[in-house]
Amino acid sequence: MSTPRVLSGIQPTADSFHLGNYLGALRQWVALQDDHEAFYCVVDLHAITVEQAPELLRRRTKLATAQLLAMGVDPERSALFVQSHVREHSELAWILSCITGFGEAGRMTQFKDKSTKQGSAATSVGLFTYPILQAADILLYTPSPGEHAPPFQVPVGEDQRQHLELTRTLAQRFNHRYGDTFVVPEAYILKNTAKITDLQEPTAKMSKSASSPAGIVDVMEAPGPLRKKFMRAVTDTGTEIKADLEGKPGITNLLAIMAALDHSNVPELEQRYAGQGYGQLKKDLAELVMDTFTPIRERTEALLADDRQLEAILAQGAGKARGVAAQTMEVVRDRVGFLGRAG
Ligand code: AQP
Repeated sequence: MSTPRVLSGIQPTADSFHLGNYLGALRQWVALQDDHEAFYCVVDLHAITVEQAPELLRRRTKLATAQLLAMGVDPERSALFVQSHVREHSELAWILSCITGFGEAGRMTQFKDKSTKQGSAATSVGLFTYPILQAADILLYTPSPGEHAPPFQVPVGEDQRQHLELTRTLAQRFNHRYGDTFVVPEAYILKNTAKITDLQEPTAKMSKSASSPAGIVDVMEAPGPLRKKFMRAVTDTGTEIKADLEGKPGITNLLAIMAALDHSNVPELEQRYAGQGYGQLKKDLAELVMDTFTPIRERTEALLADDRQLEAILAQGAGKARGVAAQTMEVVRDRVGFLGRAG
């Protein structure tokens, strides 16, 4: 069996990734490079499903790339690229949209949440078909199907599980209708960090677009404000440091973050902090997050100073990705029945 493949993407929609992105997905991107053939993309086509100022989008696309490199994505081992640089993403998305039911797409909870928040006048058709483009992003990088096909994984947070299910359904439907074309991908979701929650609203997902600044911990955040956010994190009125999702969602979230960052586990932390107050846990956690993010922030700033290098890395990544995507599309076009182009 050949090397397993992995594919994932992230939107360049903010001036920084956040702790949820880092623990839910990006740390896994870095780890999986060791024993997977990896394709990682900055999904700018997804970003424009919500209005973006052009110059800001360009700047944030570079910033996203620099942060990924600073976290340890290695362009020599992984294809790191910008989604719009590989045109096949849009082409496959159209074909997959033609085998997706309208009602099926309408059941996506992320669309329902975002469109309710924005109102129907501000909601684009692109936001509705977002999960189909995501399916295309993934399936373009399918390994060759068949008995010896390697595993095909997608590291994401819990919020993406439903979209991944749709991708699996579309892969199976296409295979059934047109013949074996795609390996059906699997979600790679780490249970303990699948949903990092907002520091001010600890039952809600920490989110670029939904969290207030006080509830979101940015990778690019300066140490002072970062420390303050942890010290002001919402907890319950009790004193015991114990995980309890129902009764103590705030403390449970802080413990999950600490366990992930210091490679311990929650029972061990409960023991370590027995008899100590919430303040001590918050203080220690702020230090731990700063120790993790400060070098990433400094490396990001250094990488951003060299535009040419970033562009060269992205060109190399797009070249690698396009090689695989073009092959997949040749098969897909033929299976669907498009007439081949002469010459
Ligand atoms: N709070 C979270 N906990 C765990 N994982 C998370 N992810 C996002 N938030 C959390 C994972 O990060 C990856 C990249 O996300 P994205 O760029 O697609 O952004 P998103 O899911 O849209 O993240 P946000 O912050 O919630 O953005 P908005 O508000 O724009 O929707 C994904 O793998 C995601 O699961």
